[in-house]
Amino acid sequence: MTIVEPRTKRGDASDGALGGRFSRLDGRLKITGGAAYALEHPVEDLAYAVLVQSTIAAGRVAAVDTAKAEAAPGTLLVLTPETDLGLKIASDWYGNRPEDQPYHPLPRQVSFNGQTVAAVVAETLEQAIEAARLVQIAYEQSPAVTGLDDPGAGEGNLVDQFTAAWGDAETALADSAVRIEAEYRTPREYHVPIEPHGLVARWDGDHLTVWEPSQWTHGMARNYAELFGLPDENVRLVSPFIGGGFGSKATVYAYGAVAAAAARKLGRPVKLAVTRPQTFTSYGGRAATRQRLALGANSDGVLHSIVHRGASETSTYGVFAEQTGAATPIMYAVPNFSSEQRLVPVNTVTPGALRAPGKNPSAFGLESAMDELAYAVGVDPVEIRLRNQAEHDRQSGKPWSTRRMREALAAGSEAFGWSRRSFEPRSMRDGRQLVGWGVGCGTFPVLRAASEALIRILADGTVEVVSGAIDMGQGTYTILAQTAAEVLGVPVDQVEVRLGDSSLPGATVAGGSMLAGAITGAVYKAATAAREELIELALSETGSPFRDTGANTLVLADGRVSVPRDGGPSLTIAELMAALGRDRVETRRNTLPEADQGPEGHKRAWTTMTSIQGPTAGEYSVHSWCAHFVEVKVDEDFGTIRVSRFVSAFDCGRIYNPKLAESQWRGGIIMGIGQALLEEGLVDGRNGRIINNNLADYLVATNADVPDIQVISVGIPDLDASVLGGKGVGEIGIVGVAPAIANAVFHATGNRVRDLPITLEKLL
Ligand code: MCN
Ligand code: MOS
Repeated sequence: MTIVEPRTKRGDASDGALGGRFSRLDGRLKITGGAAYALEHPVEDLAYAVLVQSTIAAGRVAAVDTAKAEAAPGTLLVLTPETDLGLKIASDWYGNRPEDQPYHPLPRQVSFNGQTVAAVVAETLEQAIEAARLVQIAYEQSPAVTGLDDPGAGEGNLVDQFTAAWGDAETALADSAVRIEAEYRTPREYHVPIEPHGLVARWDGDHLTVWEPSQWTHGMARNYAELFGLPDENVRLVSPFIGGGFGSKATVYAYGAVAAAAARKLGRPVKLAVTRPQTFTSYGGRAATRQRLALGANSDGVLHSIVHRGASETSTYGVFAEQTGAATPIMYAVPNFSSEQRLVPVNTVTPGALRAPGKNPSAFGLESAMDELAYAVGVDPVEIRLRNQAEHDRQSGKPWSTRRMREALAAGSEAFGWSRRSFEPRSMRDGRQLVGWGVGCGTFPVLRAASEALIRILADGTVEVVSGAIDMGQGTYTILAQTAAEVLGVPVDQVEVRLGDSSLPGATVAGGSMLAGAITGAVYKAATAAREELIELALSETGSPFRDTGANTLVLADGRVSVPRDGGPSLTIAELMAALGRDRVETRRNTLPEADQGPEGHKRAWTTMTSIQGPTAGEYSVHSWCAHFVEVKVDEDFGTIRVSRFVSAFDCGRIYNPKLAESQWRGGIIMGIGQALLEEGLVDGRNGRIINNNLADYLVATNADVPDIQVISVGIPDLDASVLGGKGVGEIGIVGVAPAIANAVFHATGNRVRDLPITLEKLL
C-alpha cells in the first residue's frame, strides 16, 4: 500500500530531511479512517470464525458435544481437540525447529483459563458467535497454580544465563556501613493496543495470504509457511497499518493457526477477530515479577554491593523470562555484584514481550532502591546517582559507546527546577495537596539486525522506498521518506513509502527498538546506490546533457541534478530521466556484506532472529539512557495521586525525527504512568480467570491522567549503534517512569510503596 495522500512538510524549512520535525506521513490517513487495518481488507466470500476458550485453569478436555453447534443455522465447521488440522510445529524466533512434530492449536490439555479449545466457523459473525455458545465442553479439572503468590507456586527454577556475579557481594554487603533491603513487585500487565488482534486467511491453491496486524511480516510469514509445510514464498502476510502492538504482534498465535487451517479445510477465506476479553488470554502480557534487592554503601552513598534475587512467572507449557535483573548490572558502578533470576511456572498463557521487557520491572526495583539508599544516607536522589555513575560496562568489561546519563540528569534537573526541592518527605505542599518530586533513570540496549530495502527513482522524479518493514505508529513511513530524501536530495513529499507486506524486501522485527536503526541503514545503502547509479548514467549515457561537461560527479539537491560548479546544466530528476530515456532506476540493498546482496540476500537474517546482535556484540557496550523527573500531588485525606508535571531527558544518539521521537518518549511515559498508578491484571484465585479482561476494568492512563510532558534530547550521534548514528527510542520512554513516580509519592507522603500499581488503599 502506497501512501498517496498529499502531504506537507510542517517542520522548520532549514531542517535537513533527516533530523527534520516532519509530521507522520500516515497521520492524515489514520485520523480520517483512510488507513485500513488488516481485518478491514475486503475479501470475497468470507466465512467467520469465533473462538471458544476454556473456563478452567488446568485439566483436560474430556469431551466436546458439538451437536447443537453443528445444527445451528449457518454453521460451516466446528473445530475441537479431536479435529486433525494437519499442522506442524513452527520454528522459534531463532529458526530452531523440532523435526516433523505435529502442532495442536486446540490442545486437549488445558494449561490456563481462557485457552482456546474449540472454534466455530459460520456464514456470518452472528451465527458463529451463537454456535460457539452452543459448543458444550466437559472438563476433567486438575489443581492449578494461578499466580506467583499461590502457595503451590514455589520458588521457581533458576535461569542460568541470567546469573551475573563479580567481587564478593554477600561479604561486601555485610561489611557495608549502610544497607537497605526490600522486595519490589509488579503485577501482570497487558498491551491493550487499540486495534485488537485477528486475521483474514485466504488460500489460492497452495498459496496462503494472511491479512494480520504484524510487527514482523517476514517472521510471521515464515511461521505460517512452516505450520503448513509450505515454502516461504507461498505465504504472504499483509499488514499495512497497525493500531499499536507494543510487543504483542510479532508472532503467530494459536488463533492464527486455527483460522488459516479452517480456511484450508473449508476452501473459503476465513476472518477471525479476537474479542477484547479474548486478547487477555490469546497471547501473553507482561509477567508478574518480584525481586529482592539489597544495596550496601558507605555513608556517602557510594555503592559497595548489590545483591539481586528476582523471579517472574511463566506458563506451565512455555518459557518467557521477564528479566528482573536486566538493568541492575549496568546502571551504577558497583565493585561487588550478584544477581539471579528464577522462573515460576503457573497456569497462565505464556507471558510475552511488552514495551521494554526486563528493563522495565528491573528499573522499578533498582531505581526505587536507589531512592531508599539516598534517604538512608541523607543524600539528594540526583546526587546519589551522579556519585555512582558507571564509567564503563563492568559486566562485559567494555567501554560505553556513548552514555550521556550525567547530561540527562543535569538537563532534566535544570528544566524541572530540581534544585528547589526540599529533601524531607512531606515537606512540600500545595494547599491540601502534598507535593512530591521524584527521579528515576532508565536504559535500553541497542540491538542490531539485518534488513533490506528497495529504492526506485521513477520517470516523474518520484522516489519509492519499498520494504516489508512495518509501521505500528512509531514512524517508520516517515523516517524512511526522510532517509531517502536526504540521500537523493529531493523534498520529502517526493518520496512514497510502501511497507507492511512480506512479499517486499526483508526486514527485521519492529521490536527491541531496533527497526529504525536497521531499516534506515538499508534505505540509506539502497538510496546511496541509486544516487551513484543515476550519476553514473547521467555522466555516461548519450543524450544526457552532463555527458560532455567534463564533470566527474554531480550534485543532487532540491530535487535537481547539477554539476558541482555554477553555470553548468541543472535538471530536475524527471527531466534527467527523460533525457536518459529511462522509466526507472532501481536498486535493492541489504545491510549485510557484499556477498549476501541480491533479492534472496540472506533470507534467514530477516525471517529469524539469528542476525540480531546484542548491545555488547562489538567493541563497545551500546545502550540508550534516560532520566525522568516527576511531580505528584497527593490528596492528604483521600490518598488520590495526580501526576502534575513530567520532565525527561534522553540519550538516544542521533534523532532521525525529533517530533516522532518525542512522541515515542511521551507514549512510553504515558504507559509508565498507567503502570505506576492503574494497571494490574487481577486473577481470580479460584479459577485462574482474568477478572478485569476489558477496557472498562483494566485501566490504562487516559488524557485526564497525563500532564504536559517535557522531553529533552541530550544524545549525540553514535556510529557504533547504527549506520546513521541513532540509538533505540521506542521502548526506553517507559523505563524508570514507575519508580520515579513511586519515589515522588514517597517524597510527598513518606510512604514507600514497593508493589505496583500505587493505588490509594496502599497509601492510606
Ligand atoms: N526514532 C528517531 N530517532 C532514532 C530512533 C527512532 O527519530 N534514533 C523514531 C522514529 O520515528 C522511529 C521510532 O522512533 O520510527 C521508533 O524507532 P525504534 O526505537 O527503532 O523502534 P522500532 O521501530 O523497532 O519500533 C518498535 C518499538 C517497540 S519495540 C515497541 S514495544 C513500541 C514502540 O516501538 N510499540 C509501539 N513504539 C510504539 N509506538 C506506537 N505508536 N505503537 C506501538 O505499538
Ligand atoms: Mo517491543 S516489546 O520489543 O515489540
